[in-house]
Amino acid sequence: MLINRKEVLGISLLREDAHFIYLPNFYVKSMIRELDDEIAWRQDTIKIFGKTNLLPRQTAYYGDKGASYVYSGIVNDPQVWTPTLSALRLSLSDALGADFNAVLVNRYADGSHHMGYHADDEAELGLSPLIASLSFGATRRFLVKSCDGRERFAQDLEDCSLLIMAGSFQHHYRHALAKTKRQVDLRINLTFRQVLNPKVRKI
Ligand SMILES: O=C(O)CCC(=O)C(=O)O
Ligand SMILES: [Mn+2]
Repeated sequence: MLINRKEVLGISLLREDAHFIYLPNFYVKSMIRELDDEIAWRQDTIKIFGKTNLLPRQTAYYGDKGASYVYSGIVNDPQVWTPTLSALRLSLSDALGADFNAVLVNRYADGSHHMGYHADDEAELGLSPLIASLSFGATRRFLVKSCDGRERFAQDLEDCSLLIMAGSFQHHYRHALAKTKRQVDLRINLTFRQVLNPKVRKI
């Protein structure tokens, strides 16, 4: 649909079977307005050392029925795909030849909103998850460090870009979305995932 197939640049492969591939200008048109209007945002709280804090960003989780996903103790039961999310999923599956049954969406309103170091290594995603991370809006800095502490690098994620993390990347590296003191506009990031063994969770 909106994919710019000519612009396949900036491919980087890390260690054997740990893939980090950055594709700028992957989409021809920013979908930030449509996404911001359609998505039902929420701001979760997390408990750190007994203290309850607001998560420093807003989130939402959409997916097929039963594709529930738990991270940082937060249970994400999927909402029904919106028209824009469905269209993005379809075009990504078509371009990458892979299926995605869920998407975690993050909304960074300003430079104070961020995400700490983590790996997307939850059991529900299987051993070698393919994560397709689409960014719309302000450019923000994505930080990567290897678990053994030997490698560190950063990649600016621009409007309309796609970042693919695949193979053993989540085993060897952790990633974060840095805070910034610069004045930055809204950014929306979508990480498309394939949740294995979808189950309807009993409440
Ligand atoms: O906003 C980003 O680019 C990072 C998102 C991310 O790492 C996640 O949703 O797990
Ligand atoms: Mn992540």
